[in-house]
Amino acid sequence: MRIDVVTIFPEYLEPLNVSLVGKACARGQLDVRVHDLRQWTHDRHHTVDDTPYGGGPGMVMKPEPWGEALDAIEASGPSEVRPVMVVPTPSGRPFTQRLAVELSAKPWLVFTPARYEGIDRRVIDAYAERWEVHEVSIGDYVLAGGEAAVLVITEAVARLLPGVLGNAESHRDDSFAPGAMADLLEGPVYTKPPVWRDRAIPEVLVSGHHGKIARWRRDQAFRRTSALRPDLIERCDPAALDKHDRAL
Ligand code: 6GU
Repeated sequence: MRIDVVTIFPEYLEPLNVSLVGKACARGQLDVRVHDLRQWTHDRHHTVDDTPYGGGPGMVMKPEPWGEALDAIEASGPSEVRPVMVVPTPSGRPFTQRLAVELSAKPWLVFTPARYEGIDRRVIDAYAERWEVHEVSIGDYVLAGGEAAVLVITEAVARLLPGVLGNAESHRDDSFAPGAMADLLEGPVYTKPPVWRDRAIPEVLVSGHHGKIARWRRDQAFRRTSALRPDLIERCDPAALDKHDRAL
């Protein structure tokens, strides 16, 4: 997968060179290119923003540098593949594991994180006529810019690419993953030593009884989800809950 990011703070994206995403790049599984939006300005001050039409607080990102940037990026790739544009914005649709899975199947993503009050609407409207465009929010709070959201979305997508996670089974029990624990949060995990500060691990985990262990994990996941995310249980398919869950 190729990922391009256009930003006025390229250094904000340096974490993409670290850890899972960094290793995927080093292995050639991911090709990440970060671009400074100001390279597509032509005035002495490299202006990227201006006052909003209609008045109001803050500044709006000018359309011309974005148009030049996106055209240049498109032209730098193979003509037979269109990028998918991902626009981080608090007014976007919620970013979910489902969208992460959908994006992980695309060959080419272009992120357009904005500062100030956002990008002139005409940019998104113009590219939506040529490319698939997703306006995405990472949660119900407001960040100063979209760069941190790019880090979040890229990490969620990159770990789904074939061969990026060491153990393919690591996806299976993820909170929010489809499958046996569908729609439930993951419960607690333990490792050695068996007693730490007078706290013993749950006995069942060393019982050697795999059926009981699975049952216990399922109960823990259900209890945790009921306590922290009752909305997940209310909106899940009743068939996804087993009869034991209802008894808890
Ligand atoms: Cl994607 N951008 C900004 N600026 N704030 C956010 C966000 C994105 N998602 C939640 N808050």
